[in-house]
Amino acid sequence: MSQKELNLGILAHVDAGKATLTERLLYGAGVIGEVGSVDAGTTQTDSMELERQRGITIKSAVASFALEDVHVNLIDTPGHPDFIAEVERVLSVLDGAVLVISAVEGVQPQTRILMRALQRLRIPTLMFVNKIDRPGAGDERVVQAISERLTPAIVSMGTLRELGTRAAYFTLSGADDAEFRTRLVEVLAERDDAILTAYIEDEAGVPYHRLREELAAQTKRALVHPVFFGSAITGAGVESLMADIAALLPAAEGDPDGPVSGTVFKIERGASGEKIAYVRMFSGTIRTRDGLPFGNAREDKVTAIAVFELGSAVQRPSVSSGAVAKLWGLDGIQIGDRIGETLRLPRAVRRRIVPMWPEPKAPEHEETGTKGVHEFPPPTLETVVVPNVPDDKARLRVALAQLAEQDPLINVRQDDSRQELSVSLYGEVQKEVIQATLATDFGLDVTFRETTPIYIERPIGTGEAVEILHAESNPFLATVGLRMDPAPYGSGIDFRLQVDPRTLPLYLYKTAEIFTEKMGQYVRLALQEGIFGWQVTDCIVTMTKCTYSVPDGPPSRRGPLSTAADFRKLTPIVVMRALERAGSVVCEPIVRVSLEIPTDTIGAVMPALARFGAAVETPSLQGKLYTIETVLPVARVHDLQRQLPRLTRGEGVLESSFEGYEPVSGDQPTRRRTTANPLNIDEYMSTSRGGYTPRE
Ligand SMILES: Nc1nc2c(ncn2[C@@H]2O[C@H](COP(=O)(O)OP(=O)(O)OP(=O)(O)O)[C@@H](O)[C@H]2O)c(=O)[nH]1
Ligand SMILES: [Mg+2]
Repeated sequence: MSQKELNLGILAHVDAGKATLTERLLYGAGVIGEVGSVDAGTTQTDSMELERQRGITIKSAVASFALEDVHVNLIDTPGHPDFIAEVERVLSVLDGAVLVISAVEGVQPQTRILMRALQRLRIPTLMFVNKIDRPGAGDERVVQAISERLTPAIVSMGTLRELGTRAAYFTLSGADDAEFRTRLVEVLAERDDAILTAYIEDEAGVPYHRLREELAAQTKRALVHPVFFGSAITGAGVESLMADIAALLPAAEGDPDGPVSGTVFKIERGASGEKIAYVRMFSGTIRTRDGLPFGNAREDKVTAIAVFELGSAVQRPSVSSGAVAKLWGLDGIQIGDRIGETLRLPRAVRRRIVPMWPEPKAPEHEETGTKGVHEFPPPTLETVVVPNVPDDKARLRVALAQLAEQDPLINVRQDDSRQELSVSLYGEVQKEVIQATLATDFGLDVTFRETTPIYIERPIGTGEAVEILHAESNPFLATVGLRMDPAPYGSGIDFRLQVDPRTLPLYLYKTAEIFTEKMGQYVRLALQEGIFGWQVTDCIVTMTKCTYSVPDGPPSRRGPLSTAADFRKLTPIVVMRALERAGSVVCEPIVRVSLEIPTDTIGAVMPALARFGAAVETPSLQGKLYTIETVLPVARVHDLQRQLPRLTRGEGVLESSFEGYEPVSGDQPTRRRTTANPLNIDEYMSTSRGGYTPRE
């Protein structure tokens, strides 16, 4: 029998109190003897030097404690939107979450974004309204905001006294609180007919234990979200929360004897530069010296294992299903990789048997793990990184590659002609963190050029192209015909096969399914840089023609046997021609901005917004503050951010969240390509990506 494990994420808008609450939970469970403070830089989970200096969380961190018979791995996450990718990576390994909301600030932009992701993934979530000790803390007001802006499926779990003072406290309601019982019935009956019927028959007739059971059942299915109140600073309400974490969230038991299956959600480097992978186990047991398959059929030997036991990680000879562990020795492993024995099986078999044991919650593409499937929008900014000492260029490349291992979304790009390195970014704070990390961990001084938006390209019409086997223009031994159609916003790239299955080179790809998967990959790779050099998206690419050549085939198909390289190298040429015919438009990232400004500064702020071309929704008045909402191109948000202190005496607060992409007005911005353009055949053929490989 394995122990019951609960992998619990703590999520919130920046500064809501996640790290402080984590301290409280560890203290309450007896793991630490003293509550650390974010402000003094003494918490368990904000352990990086930079986190302590800045008082914000940058990386997710694991700490564990025991609650009754449940072993909890608590994963503290960063709240700053620049580090949303850290949260993303954690989501797929959670059994449950606590969403922290500040009682003073209430529901904030990031709270909404996080709650939406938690709901999409059906992660059971409790809410903790923190900071009830602070003046200005609300109760009813916050509950109402949660119900209006996050979800109406909530139950307030108790009552508050002395709100807004150091003496504020929270008591859980129970069977004797008639009002609480009515609240429970109302919410639970919406999703349970038995309760509804019993309630209609006799209002007082539903026994309280039945309500508690149903509350647990619906919470575990992420249908209902209990709301707790408290203060991570004074400790108020934390005990109530802890009692119900064990009672209302689903701990996983898993099967330690089943086949090994897990997901990697974090990578870090140890003191001597060795790679450490954080894995959440869904099934089976890993022991040191086991050979472990991961990702796309690689395999390395596990040299050491550490599991989280009461606080930090301790070395152990093995780790079993349900737990989170640090693994050493897996040199080729990447974030998002699946690990497990099943990866050794043929793909067709794997497909059939994988659903038999608990799967990570995020939808997955077998080939790429959880990479490529994103809950949150991608970074919208990029910048060129220049070493201050020119000779450091090679070292910088190595350092950035290592940072990209821990955060693949920084997406290091190298422009071969100018020898420039650029990274993708969510924002200025992330940029500063990268700069500081390069300085302290790698001894590299760097300068960033101006941050610019990352545009995307969308096809605007339908375009078709074909290259026929043996045609003069076709340097490869294959026929590939492709049609490019626009698809709805946000739908990504969809690849479809519309050819007679008998024309497929199945001696190369085994099944039509594998062929489709591989062709889809070639197409996606080619579309990373479109006509204007930006990632192409929101399209359907359909394969309409396919032929290969065989030595004893009919004259039209006779020739050396086609290889996979023929299909791989020909596809980009056809895709790009189809795109060129479809036509594409460059779109820019648009951001929803929420401004909070003192009422008397509105006369300065509104004209400034007008200058940016921002359409402003009617400002709403809250006490002495105006809240203004508007949408702006991401490039403008920076300018606004810079002007805001001057316009508002330094009192204005700007918060932004990604809204979508819109076609740019005016000139189409172009990006220098990092690879040869297949539309320029000579150039393309001179590179290894397109170059003709002589066959024996
Ligand atoms: N008064 C009061 N202050 C709190 C409470 N909880 C946290 N704080 C303060 O709020 C600030 C942010 O707390 P953190 O615990 O770092 O918040 P966080 O959510 O981890 O922040 P990020 O990880 O950077 O998003 C710190 O100054 C804390 O001391 C609380 O219950 N009451
Ligand atoms: Mg934190």
